Amino acid sequence: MKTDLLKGDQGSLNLDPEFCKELYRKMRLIRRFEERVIELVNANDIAGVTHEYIGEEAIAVGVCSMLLPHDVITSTHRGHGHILAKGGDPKRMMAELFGRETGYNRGKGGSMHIADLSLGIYGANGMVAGGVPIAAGAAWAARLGGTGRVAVAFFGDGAANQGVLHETMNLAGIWRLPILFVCENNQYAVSTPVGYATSGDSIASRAAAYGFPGAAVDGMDVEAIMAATGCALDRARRGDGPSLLECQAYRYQGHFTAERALGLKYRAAEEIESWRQRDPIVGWATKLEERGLLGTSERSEVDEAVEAALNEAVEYARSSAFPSPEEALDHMYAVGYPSLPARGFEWNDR
Ligand SMILES: Cc1ncc(C[n+]2csc(CCOP(=O)(O)OP(=O)(O)O)c2C)c(N)n1
Ligand SMILES: [Mg+2]
Repeated sequence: MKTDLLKGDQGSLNLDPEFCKELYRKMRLIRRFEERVIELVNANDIAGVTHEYIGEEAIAVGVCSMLLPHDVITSTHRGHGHILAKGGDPKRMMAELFGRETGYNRGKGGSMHIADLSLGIYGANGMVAGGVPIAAGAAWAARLGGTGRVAVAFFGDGAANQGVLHETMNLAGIWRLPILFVCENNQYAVSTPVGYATSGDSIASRAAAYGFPGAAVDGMDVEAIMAATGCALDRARRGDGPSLLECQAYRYQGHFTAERALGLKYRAAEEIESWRQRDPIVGWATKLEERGLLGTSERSEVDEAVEAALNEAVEYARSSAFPSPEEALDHMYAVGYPSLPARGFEWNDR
């Protein structure tokens, strides 16, 4: 299997100023959304903990910028970035984190269950690698229905060692599903370094075993991610089947919001600093300015608009009601789908 199949041509990316501005806005929105969430968790406005995506923004935005609105993604426990990148509403997300009835799950699901089927977001997922087979199901449905849709499964380096990922890659390979597996290798699964837990040369090289191309790409470089994603999506839409993209990146914060309080010491300060020097947003914004694609005053306008949108989201969440206790058990189970087909039941009856 040739490994350069996903290299892509960055020169052929459509980087017009409006498009670049929108991508910058999305990356900035994710960064600031997560920073606000940390403040709100620490202030006990948001109960529990969340897993922040700070440092990995280029992956969600780079991949989702190449998708069409009807394409599908599945996300992870670290899902806010994917959801915002695919067009999720920050107000409904924030309301969900606040546990309010205006949230995506009426305030009963929280960070790890946010979904918006109308936007092709088939859910964040609290189970490591849990979203991957769901994406394969969507890809299979797309293929059977001839819809031309493509599915993307985001997952982490820890998830790369889960059995279900390998079962799904095998099926996707034999059925030539229109799916892109995106591994967000942020170097750690909680506190376990990727090298300690992962056998073989690289995660990307595992694709070869399943008969489709895999490539590693700089996960701090949004344009490299877009170029590689473009190749993978072309393959999928042509009917050539799956691809695996390993995006090498870093999370700047702890595994979850409470980590700082636990005082875990599994990363050296120098390591964190060296990745901070390659900040995906700052680095790209500087490049855009040099190329005359996004000036400093325009950038400030975008930053201000992002702050205004987030203030609005927090205000919306705060002023929304909690779900009523009488409805605590509503919407917990799907209705109308018997757990086992009853005698004489026809699936067509639905
Ligand atoms: C099946 C399963 N096993 C264990 C966990 C506990 N857990 C939550 S996140 C996580 C680490 C995941 O690491 P990775 O896939 O690299 O994602 P990252 O947190 O780095 O984004 C673990 C072990 C879980 N949620 N689900
Ligand atoms: Mg990880």
